[in-house]
Amino acid sequence: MTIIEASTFFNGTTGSLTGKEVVKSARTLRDITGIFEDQKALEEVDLDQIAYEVEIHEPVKGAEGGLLFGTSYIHSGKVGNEYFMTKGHFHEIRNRAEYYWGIKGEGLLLLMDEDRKCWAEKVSEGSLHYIPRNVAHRLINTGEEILTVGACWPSDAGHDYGTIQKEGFSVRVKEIDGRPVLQEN
Ligand code: PAN
Ligand code: ZN
Repeated sequence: MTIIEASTFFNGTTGSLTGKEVVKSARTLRDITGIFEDQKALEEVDLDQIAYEVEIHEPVKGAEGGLLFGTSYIHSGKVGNEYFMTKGHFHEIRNRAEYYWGIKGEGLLLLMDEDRKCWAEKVSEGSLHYIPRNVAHRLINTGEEILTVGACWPSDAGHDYGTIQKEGFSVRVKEIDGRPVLQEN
């Protein structure tokens, strides 16, 4: 019998994942132009800047019964008065839940059920968020530093981006008088 060295590392302070089976990706504003309301404001920003990055520890692919573990880094910025945010999605297998937790920065987790009822939770260092089954989720950086958020979800959940692309969330988060405000979409 042998003792095996850990092959993947999670830095609890920065959220950083390194080592074996870690997959990194990034989305620029150009990749997500459709999610912003103010299309005119998009002409005034650098579309090649990164809106958010994701690191995922992916020991399994799509298999039922597995788990995935990730860190998302949403950059700080706005398009018009709408904050940088993730695309947002339902899980393809709708009944798959997920945990999020705040690591660094300030933001909101926007949630929407299948009746399009929306609510939002404040995300900050140490906050824990249970995303129930059948609930779409999007992270929004309302602060001035990078919003870093951990996540753990079933490996077979999948991402349904199409529904949000077509119908959006029923609520938008905008900065009004220097503060985040929820507005009906
Ligand atoms: C997260 C998200 C991540 C990026 O890992 O995938 O924050 O957001 P979008 O996938 O909406 O672009 C998660 O919820 N996984 O299920
Ligand atoms: Zn998810």
